[in-house]
Amino acid sequence: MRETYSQPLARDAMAYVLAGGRGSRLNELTDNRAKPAVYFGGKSRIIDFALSNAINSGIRRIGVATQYKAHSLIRHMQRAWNFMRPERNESFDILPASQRVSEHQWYEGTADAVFQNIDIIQSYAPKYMVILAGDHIYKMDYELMLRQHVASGADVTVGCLVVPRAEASGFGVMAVDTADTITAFVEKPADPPGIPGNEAMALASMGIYVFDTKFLFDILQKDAADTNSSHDFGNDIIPDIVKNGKAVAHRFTASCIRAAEEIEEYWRDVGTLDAYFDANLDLTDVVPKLDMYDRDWPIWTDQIIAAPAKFVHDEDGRRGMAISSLISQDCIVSGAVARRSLLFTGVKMGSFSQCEEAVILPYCNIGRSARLTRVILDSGVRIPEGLIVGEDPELDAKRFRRTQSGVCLITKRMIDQLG
Ligand code: ADQ
Ligand code: ADP
Repeated sequence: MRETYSQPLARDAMAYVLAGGRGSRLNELTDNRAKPAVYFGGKSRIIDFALSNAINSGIRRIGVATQYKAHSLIRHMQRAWNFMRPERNESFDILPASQRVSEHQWYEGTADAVFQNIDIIQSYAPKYMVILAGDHIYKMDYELMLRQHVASGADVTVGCLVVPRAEASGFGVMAVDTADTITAFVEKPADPPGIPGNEAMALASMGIYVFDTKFLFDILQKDAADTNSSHDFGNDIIPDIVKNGKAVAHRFTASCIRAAEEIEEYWRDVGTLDAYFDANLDLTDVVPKLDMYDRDWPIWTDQIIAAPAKFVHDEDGRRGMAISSLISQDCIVSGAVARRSLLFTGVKMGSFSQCEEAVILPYCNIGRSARLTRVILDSGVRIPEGLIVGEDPELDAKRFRRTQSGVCLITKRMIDQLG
């Protein structure tokens, strides 16, 4: 579908990013920050993907609803996302749950997180609302979703993915007719229905939606008055529209970004430590499925003023080196070796230390002779001299958060408790 529009529909749209969830399956990684604020890919945070998609799609009005432990997230957005120009009708609003509707009420659900800010949204008068989740890793051109929405005359257009049926019970799962009109929608079904003719797979909601603003406001007002509602898009709003209105599925294909190239569809939830670890480690592949070097679709993030990464021989002449690794600015690898690892900003590796399959968040310090294999280090962790992780599963499980696949998450508190 490539109709010609006098100007992109994105210019009449506002992106509204839901970024209030904790992401509790990331365990201690989200003890002090919301999931959208978790670091990903060597220098970004998870929310940068949805925000970059919005900007790269041509959307220039953005609101972000925050709730759970939002300090790190808000500070990041203030630093990285403060380039909008109000004089060009651009805007970037951070919207913490602030008891605006009633002093007893935080955001009750995702729909309520929009409802409580209707007046702020109205002040920008967008024609379309693109509701996004702030916790997924993918690249997507929302302009294509907007075009389908307008062409089909839907009340809501729901972004969807084909996922293995066995993994679909964490999603909203839908059935569609031949025109992709949604005929049934069940939120997180225990036994998800398969796709007719392809029963091993299911059509899952990405939790992203396009609405005409007026329609959205009307349905949110109605939902707010409904005492039986949990005020959630997946539980309440979408099933209601499927039953009483017209909901259409928009199929996500990564090839929409560069139509000429065959790019495998890439979308990750990174909701568990294993999924988070794997998705980060995938970036060390020679040709990763997620292209972070794509100049046509950059992932915008905070640019701190810092020195370049440095690799030095130590005083004994041992080489500092990194193999199949992503090394960010302000890192110093001194007489140490990093293999298949990601070193975020400001990581220092001391002499004789080694990292293999390590995701090392900003400003960590690896002491001399430490040996770390299959680890995630939370930001600011100082690994003591000679610590070995990844070679004694029982000891690791006692000291750190060890996952089923043997990945250890290490936080500052866990290091303090080593004594
Ligand atoms: P879930 O994955 O369960 O289902 P949910 O917990 O509703 O998602 O969170 C959606 C987004 O809203 C996340 O980005 C989260 O951070 C944010 N959020 C959650 N509570 C919030 C609050 N009170 N205030 C502000 N933001 C909040 C949804 C859909 C499913 C779909 C999956 C896809 O309901 O149908 O399949 O997303 O991941
Ligand atoms: P988050 O990692 O979620 O942003 P913090 O702000 O606590 O949370 O940052 C984590 C660690 O990084 C802290 O230990 C902090 O001291 C350290 N840190 C942050 N910025 C710098 C900096 N510019 N130089 C050195 N250390 C820093």
